[in-house]
Amino acid sequence: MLIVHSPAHHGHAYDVEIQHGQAVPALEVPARAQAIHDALVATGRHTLTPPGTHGMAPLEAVHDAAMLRYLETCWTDWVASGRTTPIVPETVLLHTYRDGMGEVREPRTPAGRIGYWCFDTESPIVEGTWQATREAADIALTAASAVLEGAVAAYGLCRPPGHHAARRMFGGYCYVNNAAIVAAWLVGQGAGRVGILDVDFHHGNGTQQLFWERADVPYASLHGDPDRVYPYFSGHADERGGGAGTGFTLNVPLPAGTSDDGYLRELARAVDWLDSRTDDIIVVSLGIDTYERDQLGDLALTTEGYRRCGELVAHSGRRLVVLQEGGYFVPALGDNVVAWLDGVESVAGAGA
Ligand code: SP5
Ligand code: ZN
Repeated sequence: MLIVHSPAHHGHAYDVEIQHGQAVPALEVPARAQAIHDALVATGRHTLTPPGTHGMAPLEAVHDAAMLRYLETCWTDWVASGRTTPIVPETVLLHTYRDGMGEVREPRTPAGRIGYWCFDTESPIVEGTWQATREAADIALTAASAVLEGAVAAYGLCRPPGHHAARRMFGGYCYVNNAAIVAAWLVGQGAGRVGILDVDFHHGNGTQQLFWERADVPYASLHGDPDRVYPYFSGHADERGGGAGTGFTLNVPLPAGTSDDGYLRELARAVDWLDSRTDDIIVVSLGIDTYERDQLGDLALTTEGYRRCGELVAHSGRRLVVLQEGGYFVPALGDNVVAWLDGVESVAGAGA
């Protein structure tokens, strides 16, 4: 399979993230993508390629231009204001902050601006964040181009991940939404209705928001129940889209401990749902944080389970743009991604 990757993500690195108010060792680390890269190379069965450049237009099609400008310039501004540590919000803007007081303005000062755009304390920005973010989007778009041009499947080793980034808000280790950028771009290229299958452990709040009112990009997500886990505010089963997109969002919240058989049953249902609403291509937000040993997840998938998942998704007969999202237990990440893609190739053919 065609694997798109770039070393630019190594510049997006920091030591700690703030979880529940405590500084803990960073989980979204360069070693994640390195482990996946190394495992894919070790198979000797995949073709690795660097991303091409696609410019800013595909990003501007889904994100607020002011947020992209913020991401591009914030590090320089931060450093100019005398700070050198990773950018993490002190204050985060709540929807209730200006109740009855009119519109909120983006603050001018760097310490204020971050909390206007970023919704949590786990998504630090450092010097190399923007370059890595741009490159992750280009990775996703390059994988999508390959599929548009005829490949049955392609994999984008995106880091940072993307599915928590919304139109004008980011967080959850995500800065721009790689899967959403790709889906919107594919629609614009004439690919018809493009489905998004999100199997990261966490609900893809950003992706859901971006396509909430669109019937041409159906969104299906399996995830830990937001009544129990991050991102808490979205991903309930009764969220089904709005306006013209009513009925084109599917949320499948899962109980803690869900293992291979139970997960695959729900996955089959989600793939069928998506299949009947999609013309040709499905974009997969592939999170591996559903793994039994993952530190952030509480589901219990196994490496063999991932192979079966890849197989099941490929059985839809849809062409696949598979993009990396989460997955934090580094020792098994490589094997699990390899297994998922093996599952796809066992159905779609080794040339997929
Ligand atoms: C892309 C992606 O997977 N982003 C995930 C961001 C999740 N951040 C939530 C961290 C919450 C930590 N609390 C969990 C305690 C686990 N024992
Ligand atoms: Zn996740």
